[in-house]
Amino acid sequence: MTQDDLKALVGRAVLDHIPDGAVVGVGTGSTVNQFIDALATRKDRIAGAVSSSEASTARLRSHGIRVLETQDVASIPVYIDGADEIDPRGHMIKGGGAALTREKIVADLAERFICICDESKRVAVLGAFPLPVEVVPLAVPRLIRRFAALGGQASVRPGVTTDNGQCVLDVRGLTITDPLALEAEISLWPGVLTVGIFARHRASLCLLGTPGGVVTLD
Ligand code: ABF
Repeated sequence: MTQDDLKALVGRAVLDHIPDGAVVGVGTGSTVNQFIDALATRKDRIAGAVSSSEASTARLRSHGIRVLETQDVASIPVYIDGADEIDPRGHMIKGGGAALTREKIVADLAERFICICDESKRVAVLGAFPLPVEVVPLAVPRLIRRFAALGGQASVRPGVTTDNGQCVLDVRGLTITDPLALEAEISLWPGVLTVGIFARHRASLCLLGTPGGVVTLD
């Protein structure tokens, strides 16, 4: 099975975890795109979606799925999203798709976060994937120095402006043994809008696509 086959597998499998009549939180990325396409086959069984990016909004609307404004929704039962890495406790690195801020905002509305990904995303310790951080451009030089003090090599992702008009740093060389503590520390640095560590908003359930089928990690 190709990686896309594995993404489609989990994109379909997660439908079974969506309550009838729910407003569904929808993430961003190619795995989520597979989920959106699968969700379209059951759009009459949901009340609508809250989206984490312009890209996901466009795809949802192309299927005729109602997209609600995030600010109009008090809470949602479930948020479905991919990840760049996920560790055994459901802590994730996210933001490879540059949508990390709205992903975290929508995840914060949800009672449950279900991560869908192919097996390549599963790691013992986070950090091999460069950590995305959405930042205000004028803070970049200072933040690069701060990451260097942690042993990280930060660089601005070329040609990317986020849906929020900011830029993204990708930080290589970090070994994130305490995701909760590092997320809390970096989130306090002036100029940081969102760090792509999802530890406070970790996944309560992960559907992992493998050649042998879907493995459920909770
Ligand atoms: C999104 O899913 C991002 O946070 C993350 O980078 C991406 C993974 O993308 P893909 O499913 O295409 O591998 O939520």
